[in-house]
Amino acid sequence: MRIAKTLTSTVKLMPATACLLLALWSCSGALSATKSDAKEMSTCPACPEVVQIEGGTFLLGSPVDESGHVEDEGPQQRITVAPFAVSRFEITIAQYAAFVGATGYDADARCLVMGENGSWNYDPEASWRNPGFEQDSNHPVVCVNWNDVNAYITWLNNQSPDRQFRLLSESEWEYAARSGSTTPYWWGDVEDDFCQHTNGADVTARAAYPGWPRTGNCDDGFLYTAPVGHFGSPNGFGVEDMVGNVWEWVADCYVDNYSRHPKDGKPVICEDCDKGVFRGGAWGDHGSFYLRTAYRGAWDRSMSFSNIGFRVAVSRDSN
Ligand SMILES: [Ca+2]
Ligand SMILES: [Ca+2]
Repeated sequence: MRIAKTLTSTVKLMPATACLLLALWSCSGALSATKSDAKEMSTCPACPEVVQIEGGTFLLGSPVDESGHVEDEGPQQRITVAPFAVSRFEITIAQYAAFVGATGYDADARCLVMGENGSWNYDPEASWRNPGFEQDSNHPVVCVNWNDVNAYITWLNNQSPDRQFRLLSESEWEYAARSGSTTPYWWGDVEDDFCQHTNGADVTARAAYPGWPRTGNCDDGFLYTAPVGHFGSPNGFGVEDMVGNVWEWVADCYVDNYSRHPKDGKPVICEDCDKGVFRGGAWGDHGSFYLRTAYRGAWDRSMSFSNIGFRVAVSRDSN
């Protein structure tokens, strides 16, 4: 994300040594990514549909010779992820509205929205109800910051006595997004194939925002958000829109490399977190290169954007 990377170079980042790594280096065993059995579960009306993800070991990050590689995607780490479940789709307007309707929650987010000039602008009137473009109830919620996301999850868990939801760790996110792939994009090597699979910065975005530097040469049909699951193109684990449509907050505090990343798939937790992580790219920003699986976004958790949403996870032992 251009905005995140711009700040990366101008804001002092929390050093890795200031963070509490929740797990020791514990990698062992053979490389073994296994496909999800894609079972679906639903135990409460408000609960999102989830996909079961089998555990496995994979390489987090990208090699230095991958086209578009950014330094914070390395060094690659062998990570062993425990079995978990993940929501099949990004959390929708309808799901978030149920939470707000039940609780009267007043969204905390200060939201940046896309201005006519193609740059991000703070709009005090913007909110998840009004992100600056039309959405229906099956679109992913945006303009939610990290605190809003956690307030939703707390409420959701009160509706779900059998399962406790949480955000994915960054390792879990990338493991599920790769779904066994090692190519730059989960569908292969060709960025412009994204329009078959998800919503990114396409030719429509180029027409609307000609200043964006590298929009894709395909047409996915959406300038802003698309309904979740619209493309009907689940990845190798049966999860949809992990890459594209909207960025997804994860549990981790951002550190600018993976050298001390927990090897057991747990998140990086910082005592005083400077920036949170979001992953997967979105309908737009300044190009479609954010759709590369390894790409990392990071920003102040008190802020949000009209292209950042989230999805949720459930630990398998919570099933
Ligand atoms: Ca698009
Ligand atoms: Ca997404």
